[in-house]
Amino acid sequence: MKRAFITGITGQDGSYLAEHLLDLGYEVHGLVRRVALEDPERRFFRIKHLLDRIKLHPASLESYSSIFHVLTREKFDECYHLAAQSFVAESFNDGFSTMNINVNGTHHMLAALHELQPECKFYFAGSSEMFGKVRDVPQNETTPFHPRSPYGISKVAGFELTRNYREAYGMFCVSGLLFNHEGPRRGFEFVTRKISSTVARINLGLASELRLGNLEAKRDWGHAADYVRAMHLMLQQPEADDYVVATGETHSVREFCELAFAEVGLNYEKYVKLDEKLYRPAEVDMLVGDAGKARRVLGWQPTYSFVDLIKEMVRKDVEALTETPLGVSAR
Ligand code: NAP
Ligand code: F7E
Repeated sequence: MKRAFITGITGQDGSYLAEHLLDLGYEVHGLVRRVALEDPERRFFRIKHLLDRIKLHPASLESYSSIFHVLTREKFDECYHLAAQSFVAESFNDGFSTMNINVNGTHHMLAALHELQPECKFYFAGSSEMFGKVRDVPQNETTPFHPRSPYGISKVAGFELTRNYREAYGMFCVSGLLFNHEGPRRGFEFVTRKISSTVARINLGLASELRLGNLEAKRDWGHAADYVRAMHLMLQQPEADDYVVATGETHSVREFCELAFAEVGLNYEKYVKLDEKLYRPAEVDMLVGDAGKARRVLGWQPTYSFVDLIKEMVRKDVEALTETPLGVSAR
């Protein structure tokens, strides 16, 4: 039985990846912060249904010795390093802790694996935010990076660290250059979930408006359940390499709003209010990925369309508030 270690197992992707690997017959372990163990009801809400099938190890990404300690006790075949400060807007507020967690955390993981388990395959959660002010359309594995936030810069550094451990020590280290991926487990601060959850509240009369920043920003939005399959496939290849994972379609925040409100029969223009405070100091205006290499080499393709994604997110948020399937008595 293969053994996998997931950092960030309590996050959106970590929870879908843990499910996927369990389905494939893996023994799944996760790194969690010690504070999370003290408040499992709240901190483990995405993996509650998996808790009796996975093993959790308290450690801190900021502490090399805590990671070293876990890796001296358990041996793994694959390590998926997903833990990060992942909210771009927050990286403008506190760039220092974003850098510390995302860059040093990645370096600690790579250095400890190099020291203790150099045969363990390593996945780094790279991001389309690394392309930032895009130089090519669509973006692929050869597009130069031009990050536009401390978060994007931290991911470029993590990518370069990952590549350097591959080249310097011959370790099997790969980066996925994943474009935005969402779903009903997405954190509430990200725009898609902010929209779907507020649509559900407005639909039930629990809110009257949705305050947003830049409605014209365009993203290539896929579903997280599809994207974690690509992470696993990358570690099953004969050679370590980096891959773009994307749908190849781009849509604006405005379009997302329009479809999400329409899902409950409302016109977004009546509810969406622009709030200058939600604009970012530097924006990534447009992202669209070319996942041709992932399709060709990994045999990966997404199963969710943009519309399927929005429908699922809105439906789940409405159901969570009403416990009633959408269409029965949502309003
Ligand atoms: P997420 O939901 O925000 O999850 C982040 C995870 O990191 C959580 O499990 C969190 O633990 C953990 N974490 C944060 N700081 C930590 C620390 N100091 N020590 C230990 N754990 C810490 O993010 P996601 O959407 O699943 O994304 C997973 C990874 O993919 C991230 O690296 C993200 O940057 C990257 N990525 C995401 C996307 C996307 O569209 N979702 C696209 C490209 C790349 P707690 O639960 O304890 O906070
Ligand atoms: O913003 C605009 C905002 O925060 C998307 C992370 O998973 O994907 C994610 O980063 C767009 C931006 O995601 C609001 O300005 C407008 O243009 O949902 P987001 P993100 O910044 O694209 C990448 C690939 C990652 O790697 C990251 O970890 O939406 N926007 N109004 C807003 N965004 C938010 N959050 N809130 C608003 O009110």
